[in-house]
Amino acid sequence: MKTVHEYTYEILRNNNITTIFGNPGSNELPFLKNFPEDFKYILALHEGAAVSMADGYAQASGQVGFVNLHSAAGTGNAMGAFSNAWNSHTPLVITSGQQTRQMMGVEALLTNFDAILLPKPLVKWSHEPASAAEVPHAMSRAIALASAEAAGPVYLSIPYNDWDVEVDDENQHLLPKQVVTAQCLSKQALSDIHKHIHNAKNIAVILGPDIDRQDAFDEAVKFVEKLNVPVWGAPSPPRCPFPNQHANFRGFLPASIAGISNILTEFDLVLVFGAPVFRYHQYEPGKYLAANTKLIALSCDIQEAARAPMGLIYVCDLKNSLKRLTQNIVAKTKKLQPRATLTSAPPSKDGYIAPERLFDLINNTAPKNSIYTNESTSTNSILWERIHFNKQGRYYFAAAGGLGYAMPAAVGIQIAKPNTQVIAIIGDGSANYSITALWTAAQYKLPIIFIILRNGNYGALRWFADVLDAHNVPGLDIPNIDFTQLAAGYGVSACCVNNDEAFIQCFKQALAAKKPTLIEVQTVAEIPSQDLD
Ligand code: TZD
Repeated sequence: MKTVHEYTYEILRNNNITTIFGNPGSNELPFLKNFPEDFKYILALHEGAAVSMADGYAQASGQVGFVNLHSAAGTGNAMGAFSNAWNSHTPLVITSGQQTRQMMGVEALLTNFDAILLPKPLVKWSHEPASAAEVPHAMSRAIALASAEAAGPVYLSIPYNDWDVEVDDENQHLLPKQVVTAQCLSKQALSDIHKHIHNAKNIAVILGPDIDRQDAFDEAVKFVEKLNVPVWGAPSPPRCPFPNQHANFRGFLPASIAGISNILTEFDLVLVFGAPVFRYHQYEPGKYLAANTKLIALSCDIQEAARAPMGLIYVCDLKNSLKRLTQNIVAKTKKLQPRATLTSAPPSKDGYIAPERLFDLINNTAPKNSIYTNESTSTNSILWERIHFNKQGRYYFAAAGGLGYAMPAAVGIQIAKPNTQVIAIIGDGSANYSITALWTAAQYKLPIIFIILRNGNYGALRWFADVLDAHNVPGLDIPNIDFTQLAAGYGVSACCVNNDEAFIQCFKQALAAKKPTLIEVQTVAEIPSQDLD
């Protein structure tokens, strides 16, 4: 008979899960003992970082991410990162070690009291097996639930005395077990959507992050090019669903009710693919849509579909559906209005590099296939204008706006994509939430380039204070943080730059390095135009 420990690792292996992100405590040691040689353990120094690393890894690899946290305290530390994974539909199995069953009743130290409640409502399923015999089944169930559409995080609390228990041989059935979820549009649904497209005079397409996550980026391009209509990204994008320099691309919708309906008012049909309808943020009341506008959406998520305030919404796979939809459409527009051309930002002067200039320099110097994580909140719209994303899987941002994502996510992404340059663009405020990711990057020799925009304040919140008419707010300045010294402390090479030449030199060195580099860039606060967290 095999033990729970043996079955669990076999189940993980059979599901292509051989990388474990975590931060251990005593409850977790019995799970980690005799760690199999074909598995990799990635140590994060904080649990929020561990979950964000697994999140980045899962998103970039398309595999389920696996995390092991320490009981209640570790889970609590990670909750901010759960919110991002929940919103980005990232398939994660998050486990935590529970006290031994013999002492849970007396709530011995490190008992995760009411463990199932703790991560709710930010997981699809939360469970503590009723006995050791149930653990392999619960693990298999967790993997299936995390990866089923709409994908998302699940949570398992496992008492530490379960691992050595021998269990029924019938668990063998769990090893080859697979759950396949396929949600195809029916022929009827396809023909209905085609009729709407055929009858519409003026169509807008809105694309969301699930296009990129479900690998439907190329299908979206083909659909838009064949129909030849303008396309926007859905508000507050955590991924890039369409080439942002494409002639049909019109930028991202603002995250307000009135802001969106003002833009869409001229269209009689709005087609939304792979986005909630819509993820609003700042309150600017108005009509959700003009009276003559019809909205049709394809979503992977019944929850998103159900809570949308309007629309004819189909819950289905995006790649397959877009491919089939593209077959029977013809161009709606002969010629679209050309996009305004963007001029290069002027060279830096006066001892700082403006974000516009910095992003031009990055875009001109970095390899074209670089993958970016972004957590420089006030400069989002400038970044979208100036850094080019042409292919699937090139851009990641915290989907719930929970800071502390982009540095550790870069670690997970670089592990998933060892041959592609990962560049993390981080604000000097955001950098503090998961700064420990630097240590993991250094220890595992991951050649990530962390670019810190040092503007000395929480720029995005200054903008939001104006939006909310909230004056004289304290706590928005963050002077005197030296990131080069923090980086040195975590074993990462660093430089501080305040002009173009110094940046380019340091950036080129970093691109050639086989280990991480942090570049602290002296910059200035920007007034963002839209779309913040
Ligand atoms: N805490 C967490 C976990 N997530 C958040 N989103 C915030 C606080 C609030 N917050 C924002 O939404 S943006 C921001 C904060 C503190 C400022 C980030 O400052 P930064 O970037 O220096 O990283 P900018 O470009 O100066 O805004």
